[in-house]
Amino acid sequence: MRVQLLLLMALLCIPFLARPEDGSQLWLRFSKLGKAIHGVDILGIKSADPTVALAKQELLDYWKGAAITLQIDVKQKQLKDGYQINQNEKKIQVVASRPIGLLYAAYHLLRLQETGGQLSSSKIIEIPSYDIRVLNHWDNLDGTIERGYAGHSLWHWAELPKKLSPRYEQYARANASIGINATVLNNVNASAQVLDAGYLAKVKALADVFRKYGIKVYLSVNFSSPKILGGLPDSDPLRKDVQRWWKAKAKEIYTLIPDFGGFLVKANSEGQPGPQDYGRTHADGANMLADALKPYGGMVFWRAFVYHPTKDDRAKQAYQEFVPLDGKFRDNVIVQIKNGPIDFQPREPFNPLFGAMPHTAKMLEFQLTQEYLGFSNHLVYLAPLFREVLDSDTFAHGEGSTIAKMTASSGNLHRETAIAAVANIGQDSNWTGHHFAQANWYAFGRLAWNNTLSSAQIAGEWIGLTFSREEAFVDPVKQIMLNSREAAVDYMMPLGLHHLFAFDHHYGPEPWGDIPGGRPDWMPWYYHNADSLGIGFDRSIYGSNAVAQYNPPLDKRYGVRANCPENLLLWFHHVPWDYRMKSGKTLWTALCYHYDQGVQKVREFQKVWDRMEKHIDPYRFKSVQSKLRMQARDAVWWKDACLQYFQLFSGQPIPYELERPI
Ligand code: GCW
Repeated sequence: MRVQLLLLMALLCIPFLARPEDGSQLWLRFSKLGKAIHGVDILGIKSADPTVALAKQELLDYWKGAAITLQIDVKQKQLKDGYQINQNEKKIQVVASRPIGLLYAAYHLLRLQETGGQLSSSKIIEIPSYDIRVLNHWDNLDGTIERGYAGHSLWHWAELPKKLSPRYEQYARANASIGINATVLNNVNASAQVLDAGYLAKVKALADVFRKYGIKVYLSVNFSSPKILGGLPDSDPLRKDVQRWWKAKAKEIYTLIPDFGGFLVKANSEGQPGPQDYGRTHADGANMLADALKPYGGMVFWRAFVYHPTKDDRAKQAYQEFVPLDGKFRDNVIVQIKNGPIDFQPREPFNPLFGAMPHTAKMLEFQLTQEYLGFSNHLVYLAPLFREVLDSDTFAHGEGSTIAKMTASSGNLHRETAIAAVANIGQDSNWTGHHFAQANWYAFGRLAWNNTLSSAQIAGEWIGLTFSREEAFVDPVKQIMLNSREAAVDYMMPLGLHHLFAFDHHYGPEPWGDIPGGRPDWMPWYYHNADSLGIGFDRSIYGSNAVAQYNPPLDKRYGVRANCPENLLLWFHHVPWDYRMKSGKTLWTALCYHYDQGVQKVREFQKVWDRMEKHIDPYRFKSVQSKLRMQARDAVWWKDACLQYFQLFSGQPIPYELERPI
């Protein structure tokens, strides 16, 4: 009987023993020590500080190297959130100017340990490239996420503030481990409700969890809140009672959350309310909010993603609206600008606003959630896209005025600096839907911390931390990652094509899409302009002249067809089908080759991945394998749909050596 009971108990345990590797641990897979083999001393600070205590605990739990001293030196202000690590003989000394610097240093040491890196004998000094490194959640209060592909929102609004999901702390730890120090909890298409007392209590509960990880909470606000919540007749930013309402709201928020970060605002864009509803400007709106937050040190991130259905080119509109306001924003306002002038397309030129508005603080907005890159089904590693943008030269102050420099403090009026990305996180057990989408969250954090890191270095780190350090795994998988963004551009929208997406959901191709009476600037034809003569959007001086928004010499580089980089050719020009590309191929033939190449690259990724089976756990292996299968099918779908549709205009055959449409 006893034997049977034991057997039964063992059987019941099997599902737990065989618990699938679900990816929930992200890149934080440090192995716990049985017993501490080193010491962690704290000098000159109260170890009772929760952030310092956390830094110490992480090291005690996982650090296998020499003894460590943690020290705060408030005089070393220039370190900001950063740290200095000195190693002499058998001791490691970590110095930071703030407690959070010690926590970041602890993760630095653990990252080195886990990736097999060496602590060089010389000093390590790390100072973050941006002061505010922020995730933007597009999470709605009903639990859905706009453009979210990893399940519902992490925030269980209905349970808050009483019940705290353990994932809140895991989320904070993951962010802290890569230097992210700010989170905007809700969608930029904001519900006014988030500012009512009930929701603020919930926001406070989250802020209280995140605080010791150095993360400040921000909210997206609806510009009409004074009218919707406060019952005022309108929300005109120049009305005294409106200003008073926001001041009182700021006071209420800071009483609950003394380190509240500030507001993110989408105004007068895609139907959202804003100051223009009252004949006021973006600066009037932003400054009113900035004044309300100023006494508490709060910030306003005011988005420049604005466009209207006018006759003029959508790509020009943000610049047209914002440049006249240069120098008119308060010093706690940063204008938040999407990386490209249209909308997170697989490839866009950089947004010309980065090279303009010298008297205005500017920040980048990237998108981690893959709205235009195959959702959470496609493996697309985004660091190469981020690097391409950061390294783009705006020529604002002559050669070398890269976006990285223009958004860092030297190029940004020495004000507070920031960088944002739209999060790809949801309730999925692996957080991001696709195991490899975790790498995009990771890469954003690492680049926000150090905007000079290479895509390859970040990929190498992430693979080592997340999967395996075996070279036979790391090298080929890194190659997949590094080639994946260009593959997606090839099978979706090569040569500068953009917005060929199916209406509204943006997953598959619909270059033919047309809704009678619909907004022309939401129709793919508006962007590709295919006709019997050629294809592409003429933004040269003969067309919309969007090229004039770029500083010389870029205006001519982009504006003269022969000088234009081929990967942006159809963004800036309407090009004849028989135009000779640098390769000697005609435009039509080159287009066919790009689409085909995209498909072939994904097939290659599949083959490489199949060979990786022996290196990792079966669960993640199979999950990635089946997603790659989907991606390969989607790539063929994109190729066939786009080529067959454009062929109606080019009237030319698809070269015989390429794969035929199915
Ligand atoms: O890319 C578009 C998305 C919208 C989004 C908007 C924005 C939050 O399709 O869903 O709205 O951008 O950035 O405001």
